This record gives sequence, structure tokens and C-alpha cells, in this order.
Amino acid sequence: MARFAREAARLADASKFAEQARRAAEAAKHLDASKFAEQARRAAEAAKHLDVSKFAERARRAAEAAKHLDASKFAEQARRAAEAASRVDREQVVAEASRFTEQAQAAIRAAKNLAELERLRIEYLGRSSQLTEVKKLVRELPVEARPEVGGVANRASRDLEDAIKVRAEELAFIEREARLRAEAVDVTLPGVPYPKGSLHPSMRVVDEVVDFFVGLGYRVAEGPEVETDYYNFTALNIPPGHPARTMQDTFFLDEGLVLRTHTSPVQIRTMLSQEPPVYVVCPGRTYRRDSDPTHTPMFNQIEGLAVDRGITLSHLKGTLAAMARHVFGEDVKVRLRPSYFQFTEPSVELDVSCFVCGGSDPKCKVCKGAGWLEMLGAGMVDPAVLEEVGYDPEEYTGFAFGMGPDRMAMAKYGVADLRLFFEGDLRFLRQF
Ligand code: 2U9
Repeated sequence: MARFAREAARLADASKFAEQARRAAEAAKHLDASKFAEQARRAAEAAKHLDVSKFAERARRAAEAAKHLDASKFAEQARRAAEAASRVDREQVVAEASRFTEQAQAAIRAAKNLAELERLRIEYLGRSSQLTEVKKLVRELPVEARPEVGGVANRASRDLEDAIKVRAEELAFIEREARLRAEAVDVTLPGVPYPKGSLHPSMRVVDEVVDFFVGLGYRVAEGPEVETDYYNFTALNIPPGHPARTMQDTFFLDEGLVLRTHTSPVQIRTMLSQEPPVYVVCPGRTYRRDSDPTHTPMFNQIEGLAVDRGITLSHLKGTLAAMARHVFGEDVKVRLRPSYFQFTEPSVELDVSCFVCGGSDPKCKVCKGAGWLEMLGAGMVDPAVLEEVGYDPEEYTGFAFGMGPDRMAMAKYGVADLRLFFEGDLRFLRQF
């Protein structure tokens, strides 16, 4: 048993001794010699356990006195022995308690981390700690010693709890500081370069064109790339067996499905799903069996459609001229040439004046000296197409247009081979 607890236990023994001595003194009062001797012997026995030679000596003298039946002397000796035992042991308990508290506090202050601190808390304040043992012993102490020893034990508990709290706060602070230091970011280090992507040249043109039409209030519509024969051809006034079908170099799939050859089916779907007015722009991937420096099997298209009351060819021309200026520059001019498409009547092609030389350079790389660039096809929506989607061609008219943003990008950025756009070569793509 540790010293603090051992001292408390000794004090409990002393109280037993004092009780024996009191009984001996009682017996002495009645001059009962044999009883003295017996009581005194027991007192001496108890004193031995105390291991305090002074007590033992006093007890021995008490026993001696008892032998000579000197009752009053014995009683006096026994009383003094009892007093001394309780006083001396109490002092020792108090001294031991403060030594114990000091040692424990020093250990707590030296705890290196919260885990060690918790170990110390269990050691000093836990169920099998000295303090708990001492508190249990208090009940066995002489009544007059209980408040003092109990007080000493409670004070020791309080002091240690306080010390643990203080150390816990210190350690939490130290551990937090260490963590912050370990996690610190050196903001002066150069950053890790993050490879930055850029927009594909075709997509830059798509964005510019779509932005222009969205600015006019058009909505953007998209649709499937695998289409039915009906949406890709029949609804667009190209019935089965019509020669116009063979001109489109279509990729045919199973079960009457095709890879769409234009985004026109998206406009058909839009008109079937709503009543006029319709103002839509339809960007997307389209497919034709074609491969040379100016044709790839997959290419982008932007088509658009405006159907409303009183739409005329001049609306078409004004709208597309403004679009050309938005994409190629404020100075470009446009001209219309007559053309033919199955789904528009009349049909036109729109040329843009060369945005590089303006027609002044016979050796211009972009227009090859022509001064004009073919930019898009367009026309007034054929009444047969309006009828097909359930719009009354007597009440509504519309214009439609279609353009190839890949081709437009080739002209705009001076790229001679369209195939470069779709090979995914970063050396090419990084230039945009
Ligand atoms: C509906 C009615 C009419 C769309 C149009 C063109 C003219 C045209 C080509 C441009 C270059 C295809 O990408 S390209 O090869 N397109 O010339 N497209 S009129 O007319 C429509 C579309 C939908 C319902």
C-alpha cells in the first residue's frame, strides 16, 4: 500500500489501540487486576502494529503499572498513549497527504500529452487510487480524526482535479499549435501549374452564333443523333424513294434508323411539340459518308428556324446579315444567291464578303481572290413542311437556315484541312 494510504491505515489501527487503552483505563477504575493485565496486553499488541516505539513504550509501561495494580497510573499512561497515537498519526496522515499531492501535481504538470494525462488521472483519482482508499478508510478512523483526514483527502482530490484541468488545457493548446504548424501551408511556394484547356475552334464559332441568336430571344434546342427516317427525311419533304435522299450520303442503321444528316429533325420535333411562334437555334453533331480535306464523316451544324405571322425573306436577310457581322466583324457585307433545298422555297445561299481582304487581294489565302465566302444555306420554310407538323401555311410563314461552324472556323482561323479539327492533336488544338 502506498504511503499516504498506509498512514491512514495506521491511523485506523491507532484508533483501535486508543479504544483498547480506554477499556483498560475503565477496568483500572474498578481495580480489576486480571482484566487490566489482559486489556493492557491487547493495547500493547495494537501498539505494535502501529510500529511507533513511543506508543509501544507507553503501552508497555501501562502494562507494567497494571501488574502492580497501580490503577490510576495505568489509566493516566493509557490515556496519554491513546492521545499521542491519534495526534501523531493524524499529523503523519496530513503530512503524507500533502507530499502525495505535491508529487502527483508534479507528475501531472510533466504529462507530455493528453493520453498520459488520462493515465495519471486514473492512477491518482480512479477507483483503485490511494485517494479512494483513504476516503474509504475515513469511516474507520476515530471520530475526532475523521473531519481532518476526510478534509485532507477531499482537498487533495480537488487540487489534483484542478491540476489536471489546467494541464489538459495547456496540452490541448500545445497539441493544437503543433497541428497548425504541421498543417501550415507555405503560401510563398510557387503554385503547381494546372494545365488549362481551351475551346475547340468549332465550338468557339458555335458559341458565338448561339450567343447571337439567344440575344435575339431564340431558344436553344437539341435532339438525338440517331434519328428515325421520318424525322430526318420524310417530315422535311423528302419522301421515301426521292432522289434527294441519295445526295445526303446517309449512314443507315438497323430498323429504319439513321445517323442524322442535319439537325433539321430537331426543328421538326420542336414544331410538333409546340404552337407558333417558334424561334429556335439548333447546334449539334451530324453525320455523312464523306471524307476529304473539306469533309469529315462527323461535322457540326447549326440550324435555325423562325415561324410566326408575317415572316418574310427580308427578315431572313436582316437576321443573317447581323449574325455574319457578329461572327466575322462589323465591316462584312452579305449577298444572297438563289439556290435549291427540298425543305425551303424559295431557297438561297448567303455569302459573306472576305473578312481578311474585303475583296481587294487577288492572292488572298482565305477567299482565293473571290472576295466572297459561301457561308450558309437558307430559305422560306416550304408550306408542305409547315403542313406536315400541323401549322397552317396560310396563317404562318417562316425562314430557316443552316450553316457549318467547322467550315466557318476554317475560314476564320485559316485552317486548310478540316480533318485536323477532329484528330485530337494537342499541338494543333493548343493554338486556339
Ligand atoms: C425545317 C425547315 C427548314 C434548314 C436549312 C440549309 C438551308 C443548308 C447546310 C449548311 C451547311 C447544311 O451543314 S451544312 O452542310 N444547310 O444549306 N439548311 S435551309 O432548313 C430547314 C430546317 C428545318 C423544319
